[in-house]
Amino acid sequence: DLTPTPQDKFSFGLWTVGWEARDQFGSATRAHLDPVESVRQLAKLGAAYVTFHDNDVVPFGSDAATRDQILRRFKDVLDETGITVEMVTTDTFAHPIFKDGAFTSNDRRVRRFGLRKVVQNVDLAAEMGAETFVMWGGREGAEYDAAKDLKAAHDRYKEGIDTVAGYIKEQGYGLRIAIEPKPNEPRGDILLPTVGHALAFIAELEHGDIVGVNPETGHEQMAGLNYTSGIAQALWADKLFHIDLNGQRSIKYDQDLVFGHGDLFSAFATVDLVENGFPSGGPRYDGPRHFDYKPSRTEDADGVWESALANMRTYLILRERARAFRADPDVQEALEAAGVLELSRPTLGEGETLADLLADRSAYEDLDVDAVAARGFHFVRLNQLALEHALGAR
Ligand code: 3MF
Ligand code: MG
Ligand code: MG
Ligand code: MG
Repeated sequence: DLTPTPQDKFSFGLWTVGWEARDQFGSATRAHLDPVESVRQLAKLGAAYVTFHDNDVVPFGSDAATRDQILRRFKDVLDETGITVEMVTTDTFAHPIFKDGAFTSNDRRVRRFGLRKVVQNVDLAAEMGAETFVMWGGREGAEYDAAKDLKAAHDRYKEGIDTVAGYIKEQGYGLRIAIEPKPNEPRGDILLPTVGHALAFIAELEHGDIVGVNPETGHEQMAGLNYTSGIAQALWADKLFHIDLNGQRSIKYDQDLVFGHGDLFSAFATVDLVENGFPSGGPRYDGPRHFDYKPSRTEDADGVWESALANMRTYLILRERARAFRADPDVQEALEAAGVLELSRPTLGEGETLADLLADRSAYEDLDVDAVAARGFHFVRLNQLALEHALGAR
């Protein structure tokens, strides 16, 4: 069934449907959308959750009374619709004060202000019952190599994230931080540009146990990387805390297309991994299927909701196809022939030591390397089966 329901765990950022389509070269093409209205529409379409930046709901600089009033009205629509907030994130990029970053700005006053803004938002995230606190350091970076002491920048980034993570623990909040990598845009180069960079950074943190990643499809693809591989490594490291699904057509600006409207076959692989896990089992992603897309600038108000629904329908179609792929006996046989299942077998035998391997002449001296090298893996056949399932041709 291709009708989304809350059991499907679909989630949308309020900044996605709420994008007024202002870009580098042109003004807004759509009117402001009240977040309360967005929640109602998303509930009607079958989403389960919404997510937001502090300033998607409460305008930057609002006084305490205004903030309270806006949040009360927002909580009312959550109660009314049954939509819940699974993730909250902080806008540390829009205001000019953040033009050189927040946690890594060269200006210490900005860093202190940024930390205060984030910590206030951690309180809001906890109050909203969110599980994940995303941190996309969109302005943490530079255009010029001489502009940033990169050793100090990583020190300050670590200081900032450890301070926030320490606060979360101290307050006993049930929140985990998810760092969102992106290679560039709006900065020429952004710190923690890919999933791999972020994982290496997290390993250096003091409170890294509650810090993971929020990989976005398009962000990895902007760097020419394979999104599914990125989330796979994050899963393997038990660090896939959240995902941002969308579409991107090769290495260019961040397109934020509807999920599947970029590299569709890669989207199939993503859904296959998320829904079916690794062929050998192991860690699974069980969190929200969160879309971080933008309704194209050419869309009117109706087009916003058509595009929101398109994300969910595409996901559900691919889910169906991916299930059929795994259930197909021909696929199981092709996986076998390709050695995919053989890879789960440890290279050393049970109890076997390196010394045993070194003494095993059949592994080396007597191995018929030409015969072993002659093996065909039939990956193409396997891939064709995947493609035929993705297209619904089997
Ligand atoms: C930018 C993004 C961000 C992040 C958000 C945190 C504005 O390319 O992807 O969206 O997703 O800040 O979730
Ligand atoms: Mg993006
Ligand atoms: Mg984005
Ligand atoms: Mg994102």
